[in-house]
Amino acid sequence: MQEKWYKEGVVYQIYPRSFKDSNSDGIGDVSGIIEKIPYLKEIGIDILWVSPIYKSPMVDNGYDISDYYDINPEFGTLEDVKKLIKELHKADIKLVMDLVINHTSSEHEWFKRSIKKDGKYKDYYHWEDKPINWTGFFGQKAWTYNEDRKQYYLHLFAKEQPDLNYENKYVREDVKKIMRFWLDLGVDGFRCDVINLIAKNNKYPKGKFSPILVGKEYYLNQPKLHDYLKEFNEDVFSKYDMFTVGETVFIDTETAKLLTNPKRKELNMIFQFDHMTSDCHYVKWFMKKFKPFNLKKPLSKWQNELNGVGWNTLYLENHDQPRSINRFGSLKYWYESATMLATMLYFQQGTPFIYQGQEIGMTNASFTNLDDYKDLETHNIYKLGRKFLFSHKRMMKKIMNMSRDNGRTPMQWDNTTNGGFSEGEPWIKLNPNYIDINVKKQINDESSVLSYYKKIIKLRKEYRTIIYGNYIDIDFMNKKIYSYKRYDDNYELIIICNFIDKSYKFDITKYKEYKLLLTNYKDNYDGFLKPYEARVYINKYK
Ligand code: TEU
Ligand code: CA
Repeated sequence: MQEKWYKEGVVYQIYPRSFKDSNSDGIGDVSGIIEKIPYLKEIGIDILWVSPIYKSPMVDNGYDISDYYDINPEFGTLEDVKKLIKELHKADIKLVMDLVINHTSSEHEWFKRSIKKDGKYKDYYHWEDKPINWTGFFGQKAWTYNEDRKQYYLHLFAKEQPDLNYENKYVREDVKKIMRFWLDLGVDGFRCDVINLIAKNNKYPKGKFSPILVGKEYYLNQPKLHDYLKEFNEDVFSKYDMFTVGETVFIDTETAKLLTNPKRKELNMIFQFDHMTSDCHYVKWFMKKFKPFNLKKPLSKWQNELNGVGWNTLYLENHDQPRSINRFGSLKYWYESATMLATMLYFQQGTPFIYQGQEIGMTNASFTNLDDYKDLETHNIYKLGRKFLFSHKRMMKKIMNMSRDNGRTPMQWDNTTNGGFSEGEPWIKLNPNYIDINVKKQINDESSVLSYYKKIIKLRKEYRTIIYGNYIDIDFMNKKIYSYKRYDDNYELIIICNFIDKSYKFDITKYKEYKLLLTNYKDNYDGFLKPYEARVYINKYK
């Protein structure tokens, strides 16, 4: 297998409901994606990851799958997907599908048959006579009673998302069948949803007390996880030119090394979440003030730890996260902070992931009305908070900052009705700032966020040092500036990012022999870095 292409390529994530609606029903669809392939080509991406488009009752927007072999009608048909694969490949873009296999929808045939204890399906899920005290990711109890089977079943997410039982080898065989089906269709890889949850301690011991995720010691990163992944590799992955990126929640660098060390043949790369807690305690609903050092610390740690033994992904946004400018940058210095964050992130070692809209600097919609939020997690958390007597105002503040819907508003293509996303009524409101922030306005503007992203993508293709070079921090203890060096036998790159909204006295004369490769300001250095200024210097070794 070739490991070059997925290390050297840039990935773009599409949340299909909100990308482009081709038939005016207000919901983005596969034909909409096909329409926008020229745009993807224009920004220079190599790999496309599409969030789930399979048949689903849409309780969790497609992360609850009822048929893995078909497409949800609102997104199109299997024929449309075949066309998408063909058109993408023609444009030299690979396609990565979301593989949601920790759980199915409760509407999936397997679950229905499991309820009836029908043959081999009896133990496809986790069933117990008594409820266990575990809690899950949407602030919910993780075991729910089923009236028909008269037993409790496990669901680490919504009750409509029952967890599959991987100790059952028929489950694993069925999952491999799904993988082969999509790979045979021409798909180039999988983003494996919450993959480090698939193995459970099937004795279901009582979880120890914790404010969140009670029982996690029995469902996070269990030893059998590695066995299952090895089995998937041996039987499926190794037979195709494809790659896997695992979404791994609450994971440390040691486990990550086991998962991504190529010699062990488990996953090719993972998403870790340490840097996503730089503005919250453990989980996002316990917000705290953002401190740049709390972002730098984990990012630097992951760079240092995985170098040479594993492989990082580089991301600040996805469909589960609020927009990065709101979290780590500044609306006042919108352009500067958007481009600084991109510089900080995408000059690191790892495969870059760009989430739709990030490349034009989309920001949180922060709807003030609870009804404007569509995400079930948002509504769950609201109810939970109110139960614990938090005021409406306090809960709305959390939601306006942290709701996943902040990242799920429609893509802002232009300044016409509905931002060019749809001619019908969109399933979720747009961010009203589409008038100012949109693709059309930025695409031909050399000084736009979008053009800056394009420059970074181009530079990554030009200098292997950015992809494979070593990483070393410069003045690590500086709480305002994030600066680091990337180097190999050919080049040395210096990245300097000002994380504050003020000028900061900073000596760059030591780099006067170097070439300035990229900056988000005009180059008129006066002894200070400007607010959110980013600079990249390069030096060629003789
Ligand atoms: O997310 C996994 C996950 O842990 C999320 O619950 C995350 O912690 C949360 O969204 C933060 O608010 C994946 C998918 O990306 C997410 O969209 C799904 O809802 C979830 O799995 C269940 O499939
Ligand atoms: Ca549509």
